[in-house]
Amino acid sequence: MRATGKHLSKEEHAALRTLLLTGINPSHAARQLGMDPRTARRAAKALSSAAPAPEAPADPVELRRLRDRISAVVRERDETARRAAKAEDIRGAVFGLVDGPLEPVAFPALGRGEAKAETIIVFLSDLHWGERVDLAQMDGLNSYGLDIARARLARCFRTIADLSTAHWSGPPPDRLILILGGDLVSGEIHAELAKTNEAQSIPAVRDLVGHLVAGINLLKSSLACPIDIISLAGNHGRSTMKPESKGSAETSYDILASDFLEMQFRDDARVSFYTPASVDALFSVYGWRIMATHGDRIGSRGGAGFIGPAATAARGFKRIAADYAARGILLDLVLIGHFHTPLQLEEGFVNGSLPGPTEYSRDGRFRPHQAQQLFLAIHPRRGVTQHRWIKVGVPEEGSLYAPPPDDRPLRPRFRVPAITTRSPV
Ligand SMILES: [Mn+2]
Repeated sequence: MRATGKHLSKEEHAALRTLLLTGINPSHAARQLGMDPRTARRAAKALSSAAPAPEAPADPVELRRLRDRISAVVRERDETARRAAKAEDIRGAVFGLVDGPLEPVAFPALGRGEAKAETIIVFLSDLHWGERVDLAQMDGLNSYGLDIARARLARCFRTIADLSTAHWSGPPPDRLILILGGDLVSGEIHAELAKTNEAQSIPAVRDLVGHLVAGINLLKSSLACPIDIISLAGNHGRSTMKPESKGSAETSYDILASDFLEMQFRDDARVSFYTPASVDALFSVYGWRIMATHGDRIGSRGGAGFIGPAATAARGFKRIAADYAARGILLDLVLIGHFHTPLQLEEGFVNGSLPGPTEYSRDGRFRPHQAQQLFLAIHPRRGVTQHRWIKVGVPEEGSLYAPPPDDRPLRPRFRVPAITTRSPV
């Protein structure tokens, strides 16, 4: 034990320091060196509060390794965040579930521009006046004869008047164009028709004209606008044995009917007639170029296959468009009848008929369509804004016109489970 009260020598100091740096308890260190434990504790305190010894310069290889490790971790974190966001997007898209309530959308009111008057076009065709269709031979589906034809035509004109007034909104119609689209009479073009028709062509024309006059007078009294009548020749109205290309309009009972009508309205400034010598009528409504023709001369016939008349009509429309394009006329709308099948295709419309399904259409297994006629509204800027099929039959004329019973059972052969995101109530 060294004497107390004496300062430590340089060597003693170094020994104490070395010992303390090994981490030994200061009291033990003091005992080993035989000095005052307070001195050792003081020295230990001074050592621990002293600034740490400067570190050795970092190893650049180790540094590189650590930096790489950090960037890998950051990359992994970013990728995880991206995947979480993507999962949220998919969930949002699939279920339409997004956090928070949906933003309500308000549609702005339409600008109050100046309302424009429109023109009505009625395509009245394939009336087959005088043809007879037997209810029993048609399995109760449909029937036709002069009385039914008269009643259906009356319903047709009443509906045109209704659609142009009571069911019309905006300014009253500018003009009504009534297209008499051919096949107004059944005709004797086949031996079968000649044998079964209720009326021959000439009495049929006479009877029909009386009813058309009544119809036009009804339109005149309901509407204030001018009425234009365009007449076309169909294949059933021909007075020649076979269809002829030359003089097809002037030899047609369809045109004869419209000539009678024209005589009737000769002194009426509100009703005007346009009867082309051609089988086509080309006219303009607000600059829209419209072509109407009966439909038997469209460069496409038969060969409908399982698609039915739609394929034949579509082919015919393309041929008509190409024909007129070659003449420098780009058509906006084509209207035809003839197929007794209400259709809307790219280029225009195919009209229905007044008789509805017949023994002939049944034999061809053409899909039965209700007797109907085409009503269109043309807007100066929008073109066709309304197309309506005026259905003119009633249940007494055949089961085709009866509504389906509302308790008709729906029994699918195979039940397919419904897919729903909600649990059944
Ligand atoms: Mn026809």
